[in-house]
Parts: sequence; structure tokens; C-alpha cells
Amino acid sequence: MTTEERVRKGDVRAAARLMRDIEDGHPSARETLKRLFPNTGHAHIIGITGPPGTGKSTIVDRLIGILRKEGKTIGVLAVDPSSTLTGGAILGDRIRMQRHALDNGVFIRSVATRGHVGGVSRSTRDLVAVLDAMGKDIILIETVGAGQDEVEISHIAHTNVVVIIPGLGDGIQAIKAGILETAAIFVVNKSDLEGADSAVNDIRMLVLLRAADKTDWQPPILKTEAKANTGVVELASAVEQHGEYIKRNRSHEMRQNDLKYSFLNALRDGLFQKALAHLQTDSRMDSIMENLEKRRTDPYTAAEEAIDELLNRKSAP
Ligand SMILES: Nc1nc2c(ncn2[C@@H]2O[C@H](COP(=O)(O)OP(=O)(O)OP(=O)(O)O)[C@@H](O)[C@H]2O)c(=O)[nH]1
Ligand SMILES: [Mg+2]
Repeated sequence: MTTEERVRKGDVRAAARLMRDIEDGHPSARETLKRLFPNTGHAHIIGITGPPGTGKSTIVDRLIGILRKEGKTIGVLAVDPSSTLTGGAILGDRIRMQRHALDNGVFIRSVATRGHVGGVSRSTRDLVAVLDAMGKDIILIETVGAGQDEVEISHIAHTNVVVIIPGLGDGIQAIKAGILETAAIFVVNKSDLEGADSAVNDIRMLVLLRAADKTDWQPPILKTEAKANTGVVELASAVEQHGEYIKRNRSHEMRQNDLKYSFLNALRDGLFQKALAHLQTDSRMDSIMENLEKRRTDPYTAAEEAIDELLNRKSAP
């Protein structure tokens, strides 16, 4: 059986191997992704974002429990910016979700942010495609909402949940503005701690500020105590409601944006690779470098000439 046939059947080992090849930028992975493309576009993709330690993994673990009871199959990507060689946080994520590890309907994977060919957000997109092609109903992506990668990852998700905790104060500022804009649901977790209500008010202010340029979805602000499994059923139902909302109102637009993004990314990569390969023949690169060093040309003109050359070469019979 081919890799894509096995992935389509939900084969965990085939999927895991494909995901590793994607992260390594293996050319065969790209070919497999091409063949899996017709099987994608079905899953509800949910982002769980927020500052470190706010309880995102705990929430994901609880959500898995609830969604599994509804019979949904689930894929989880825990994108881990802090993972170093020790992989401490990866282990933490695994442990918190471990009770689901033997469940066939759940596939959990940590994504280290280092060493991705073409960037972590791009490979996350491809990893999501694998889970989607496996037939997972729901895909949860956990990220720390701090960097540009995370903003891009939040664009992959249909429903973004932003998790903060009481007493974080300017913690909300630590979340990238781009992520706040895409938030569909806010969660104040650890509401057993003091200051939960004032955290809710802080977010309410934020939501009011951005309300002017928003369509009719009003992001709910939910209080949870994930550790005690309190409020998570309400979160699961808010996620589902948002899923239905976008299906009714924005599904076509989202799908189009998504496809356009993927296409333009592939186009940019492909053109760049072709141009580079072209320049590396006949020591073209050397002569360009020499001209630049001697200030006989400038980088802009050199690039324009290289592009013209490439396009003319392509269109020549
Ligand atoms: N008091 C309290 N602690 C909680 C609650 N939910 C989670 N925690 C604890 O908070 C700590 C961090 O939880 P995680 O789920 O690992 O948080 P995270 O956001 O995934 O952390 P990173 O992935 O490292 O950013 C753990 O010790 C949890 O047990 C809660 O509702 N109340
Ligand atoms: Mg975590």
C-alpha cells in the first residue's frame, strides 16, 4: 500500500513518518501531500493560544475527553517554541495528554520549532493537512501566542481560542496583536485564582475596542478551571457554535483565503528555487556578486534582470 493510502486509512505509523519527512523538508513528502490534497478540507481546525503556562495543554486534554465522548476523532499538534535539546516542555505536553495516547481516535504530536525547512508555520500547515487527510474531525493546535510564527499559525485555524489567566496584568499585551484579532473565544483559565473577574473585564474592554470593525460574531469570554475540569464543557460548546457560525457565514471565504495562501506560498517557493538553480549555473551568481561589489549594479536591478532572464528562458520554445 502507498503512504497516502495508508494515511487515508488513518494509519498512525505512516502518518508519523510522513510528518517527520515534512519537517525535514524531504521531497517525497511533497509528492505525498500532492496526492493527499483531495482528501483534505474536512476537519474543524482549532487553535489554542496564550502565554506560557496558562493551562493550554490541560485545556486541550479536557477538550479531547469531551469531544471523544461525542464520538469525534482528534488530531493534536503541540507547537513548542521553547523546546531545546532537553525537550522539557515537549515531555510536559505529552504527560498532560498521555491518558489519550492509547486511544485510536486521538493522534498527538509535538512540533519543535527548530529545524523546519521553510518555517514552522508552513510545516504546521502541511502537518494539519496530514491529520485532515487521516480523517480527523477536529484538529487542535496548541501554541504559545508570542511570535510571528504563532500569528501565522493562528491563520491556519478556523476557530482561535486565546487562553489567559488572572493576574497576568499586561499578559494580554504579551499576546501578539495579530492573534487577538483572530480570537473567536477568550478563556480565563485558572479562575480558581484571585482576579478572574477583573481579567474578564480586561478582555471585555479589548473586545469592545475592536468591535467596531467586526462582523456579528461576538467572542465569548469564558471562565474555566481546566485542572478541575470546570467550564470546559461550555468551552467545547462555544467552539462548536463558532464552527457552525463560520460554516454558515464564512466557510467559502476562509477556504478561498486558505487555498490562495497555500498556492501563493508554493508559487513563491517554486520561483525562488528555480531562480536560484538558474543563477547557480554558468557562474551567473559570481558575476552578479562581482558587479554588486564594484557597485556596477544594485541589488534591485540585478534581481529584476535575473527575473526577466528566468521568465524569458521559461517562455522560450
Ligand atoms: N490553579 C490552577 N492550575 C491549573 C489550572 N489548569 C492548569 N493548571 C496548572 O497550570 C500548569 C500549566 O499547565 P499547562 O496545561 O501545562 O499549561 P500550558 O499553557 O500548556 O503551558 P506551556 O505549554 O508550557 O505554555 C500545570 O501545573 C497545570 O496543572 C487551573 O484551572 N487552575
Ligand atoms: Mg502546553
